Amino acid sequence: MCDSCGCEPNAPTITIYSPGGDKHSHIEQTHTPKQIQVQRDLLSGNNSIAKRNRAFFSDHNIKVLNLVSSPGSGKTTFLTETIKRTTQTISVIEGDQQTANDAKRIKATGTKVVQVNTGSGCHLDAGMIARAIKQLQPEDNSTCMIENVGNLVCPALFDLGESAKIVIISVTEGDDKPEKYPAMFHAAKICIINKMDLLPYVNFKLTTCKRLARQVNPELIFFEVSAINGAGMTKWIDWLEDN
Ligand SMILES: Nc1nc2c(ncn2[C@@H]2O[C@H](COP(=O)(O)OP(=O)(O)OP(=O)(O)O)[C@@H](O)[C@H]2O)c(=O)[nH]1
Ligand SMILES: [Mg+2]
Repeated sequence: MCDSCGCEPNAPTITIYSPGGDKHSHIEQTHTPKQIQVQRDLLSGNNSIAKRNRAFFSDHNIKVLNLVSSPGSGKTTFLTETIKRTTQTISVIEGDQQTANDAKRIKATGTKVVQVNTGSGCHLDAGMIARAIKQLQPEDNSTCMIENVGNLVCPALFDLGESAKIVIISVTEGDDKPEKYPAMFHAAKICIINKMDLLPYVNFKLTTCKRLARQVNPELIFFEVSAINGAGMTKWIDWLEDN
């Protein structure tokens, strides 16, 4: 995925295991590890547009929250339930590779929405947001929610000019995700643990998930919710309206 979009900005470590020595030896004992470091800085262009986006949002007093998660963790459901419960004026930028399915779900709530389709791209970038904002025209003193492409890796790396990233993890994904995908949990200010209604049926320990997430980001603020049955949503809405 990242090979095609080129979104790995830091120094990926590629370990090549090449067979060597006695060809009759067991292959795992004869591998020679080599490490190749590749340095890239593909983010400087993105960051300068993100800076302009942030200045625009600040000038118009628009709070911008960037929802990031794996596919299917419940971003759109969480958004529609948030929109139904809050008194804030909300507008939405939807990001997906294909379809306007999520934009239609947001539109059904009566909320202003723009869909961005990234094609083969696995994340939104600051330029996409700048163009989407021109169409969306969010009101001054409002909140704009961005639903990023479902992907727990690349969206962590791209500053969109947002006020904060919100990572959503659902209990069906496994409690080790903060350890396996630390960049996302490091970049986020808020962590929503969703699908709490399914907790009794899955092998997911809340304490483990939170401990691993706090190891990469001690400041992370958690909300445990079920976007489907509304449990925990009041606490989240209180935070949204107070911050
Ligand atoms: N049981 C349960 N199901 C949920 C909850 N939240 C979302 N779902 C279901 O999970 C599935 C995916 O939800 P979406 O809101 O489409 O997830 P998403 O993160 O927006 O998905 P993508 O945009 O494709 O990445 C749907 O079938 C939802 O009904 C929840 O709190 N509990
Ligand atoms: Mg969605």
